[in-house]
Amino acid sequence: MLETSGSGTSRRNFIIGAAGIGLAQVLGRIAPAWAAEPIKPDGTSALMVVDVQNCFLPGGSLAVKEGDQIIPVINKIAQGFTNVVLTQDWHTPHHISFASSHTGKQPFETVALPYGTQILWPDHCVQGTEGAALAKELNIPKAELIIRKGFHNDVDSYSAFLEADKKTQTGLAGYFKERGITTLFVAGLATDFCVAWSALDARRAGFTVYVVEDACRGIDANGSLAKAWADMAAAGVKRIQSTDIAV
Ligand code: VGL
Ligand code: ZN
Repeated sequence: MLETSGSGTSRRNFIIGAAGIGLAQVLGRIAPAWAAEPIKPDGTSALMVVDVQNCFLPGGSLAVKEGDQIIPVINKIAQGFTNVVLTQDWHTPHHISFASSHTGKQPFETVALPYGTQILWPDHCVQGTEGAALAKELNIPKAELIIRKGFHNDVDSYSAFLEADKKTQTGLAGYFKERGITTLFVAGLATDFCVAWSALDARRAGFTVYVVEDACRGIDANGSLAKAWADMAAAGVKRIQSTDIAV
């Protein structure tokens, strides 16, 4: 009698357990979109909007294909954040990263510099010019900081944290840390240069990092876009879409 009762209980538990697994599998298979929790940024999170400047938009001197298409996406997700920081590529008129500063060199060729191989670019984002201005469609009045980079004539800086010499800090990691910000969401231009380098340095500085793929566009010079995503994945950067963020 006791034995029968015992096996009855086990049997019931087994049936309930099996039903639970079945439900989870069905949910996972037919409804992954609504089953996934949206990510809700809080006071310890910041959105970094990287280099959404006229030179990088269609018609600009270093235009990123479809670069303008990210602006409404960025304006929308910015509403879900209390902290937003913008970056601006901000070069001297004869910056070392410009092909025009090297006799006989063309844009997208490379040159060996003391800090390593530098890709040479068309002149872009010269301090104080219209090309260096933030896109006028960008509408984030609450942005609390604009950090400029690449203003040392002889050192480039794709990263918003660390210049290409890998020694000179911009101060941005300290800013976030002093403000108690531990999680960064990165959007902007270009995915494979300033976005990726900033995301990788943010990981090295100890931040949790999300890159919002549809809020970025890439240059993709010689496979640089696929390499950037592989490097970011290896560094633990999380790749998400704007719809994953609760607004
Ligand atoms: C960038 C190339 C040169 C960027 C800046 O914002 O990704 N790319 N300067
Ligand atoms: Zn630049």
